[in-house]
Amino acid sequence: MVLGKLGSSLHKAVQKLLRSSIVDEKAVKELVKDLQRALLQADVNVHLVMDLTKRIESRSLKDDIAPGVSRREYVVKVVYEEITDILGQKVVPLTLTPNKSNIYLVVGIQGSGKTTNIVKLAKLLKKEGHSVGIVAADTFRAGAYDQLQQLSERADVPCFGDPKEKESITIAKRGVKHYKSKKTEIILVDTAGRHKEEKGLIREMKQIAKTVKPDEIILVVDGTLGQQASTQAEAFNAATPIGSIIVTKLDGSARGGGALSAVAATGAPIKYIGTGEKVNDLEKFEPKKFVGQLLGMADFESLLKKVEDAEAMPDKDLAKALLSGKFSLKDMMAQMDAMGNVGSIGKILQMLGLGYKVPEEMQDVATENLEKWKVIMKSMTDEELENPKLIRGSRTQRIARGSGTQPKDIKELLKQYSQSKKFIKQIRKRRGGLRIPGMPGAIGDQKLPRGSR
Ligand SMILES: Nc1nc2c(ncn2[C@@H]2O[C@H](COP(=O)(O)OP(=O)(O)OP(=O)(O)O)[C@@H](O)[C@H]2O)c(=O)[nH]1
Ligand SMILES: [Mg+2]
Repeated sequence: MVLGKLGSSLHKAVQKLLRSSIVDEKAVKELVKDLQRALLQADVNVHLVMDLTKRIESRSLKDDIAPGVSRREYVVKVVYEEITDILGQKVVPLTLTPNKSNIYLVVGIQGSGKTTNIVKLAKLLKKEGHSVGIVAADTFRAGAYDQLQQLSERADVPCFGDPKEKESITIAKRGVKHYKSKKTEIILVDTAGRHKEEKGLIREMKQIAKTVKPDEIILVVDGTLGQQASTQAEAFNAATPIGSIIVTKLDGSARGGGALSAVAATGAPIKYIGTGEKVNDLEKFEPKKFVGQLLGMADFESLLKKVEDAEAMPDKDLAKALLSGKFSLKDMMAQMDAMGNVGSIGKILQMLGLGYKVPEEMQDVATENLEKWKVIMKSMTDEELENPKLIRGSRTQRIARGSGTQPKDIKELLKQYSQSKKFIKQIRKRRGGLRIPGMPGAIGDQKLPRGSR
């Protein structure tokens, strides 16, 4: 499991919060302490941890939470967002220009995982449908050529090399020429990691780069270095713009979290992560997905979606009105407008996490008639919209004339309205009141009994 230890301690911290009966300042502080412990153990930089947890604490305790979302759920989302943030929000793809040979020079300190991960990357890109070739330009380490040859064979990717050639620059040049003549889309050049420190390696990298003229330099960094990994990323980035970073050995490394966050903090784009020794153990690095998996909650996606949907709801006041039982035609119209869609009531209730399904017939009728109803409602007075009971006899006639419809259309609209209202009432009754944070008379989230969510 990638970052298994960090994942399990983060998971535990979040579960503890989700299980606690009250989500108050004390519970949030405890969560923050657990998170700090977990992140520091994974070698995440202490300043980064302190900033991160300060933000989590202050955001978690902020009052204004979208209706229908519990503070518990909101806090989990904050934790997720903030951790994602320190790993870099964006997914940056490999620079790849179509209809030409793209040359990637792969560099990194001795033993960082260049050779293994080049083969993994080649396999991944081949799977994506590209033609790929590898150049074995490590003429330094005995056995380097054989290692790459064997690995490529297993992965079924071509490898260009010449064990008799002692000059890495010559090999690199010949290899690139070879693949260019075959119009190979992606050329990955493996280099020697003969240096244990950055300076010498950077000098050499610049030399090879001058001849090979890569489209992108890929730096391979050993994830077991923890936060020290950023020193390399910084040094390389300062010397030449690094197009991609692969952080390797994140499987089983206790310090991987530190490596990822520290490298991300330098602004260098982590595009792939190495997650094992086998040829399939390379993943595209997608911070959001990664943190989701790290937090390891089965229903995490749905929780996030719920909070995000509720936050995206255009009209919180409307939701409150709806839940408070005050639901006029005006509210219904505003809601239809806001959602631009129907079964808007169903959608709102879903967003509020009430989990009730609006009967299908009700939705169908609403969908079919939405536009017509909007026109009808425009012919109503404010008074009628607030109090639809007034609409009878001559008022019905007047509204029908004004909107170019039939009295039966108005009756249908009123029927839909009263059904919606009844439906909301039923739900309110069944739930024994609805929870709207910050609303007088509502059951506050903080006092919810255990297991009631
Ligand atoms: N567990 C684990 N091991 C890895 C990973 N990536 C590489 N390794 C191992 O790390 C060791 C070094 O990998 P190489 O690919 O040879 O590293 P290199 O950077 O090419 O090494 P030099 O060419 O000597 O500089 C090998 O034993 C690999 O199997 C990874 O993601 N996880
Ligand atoms: Mg190597």
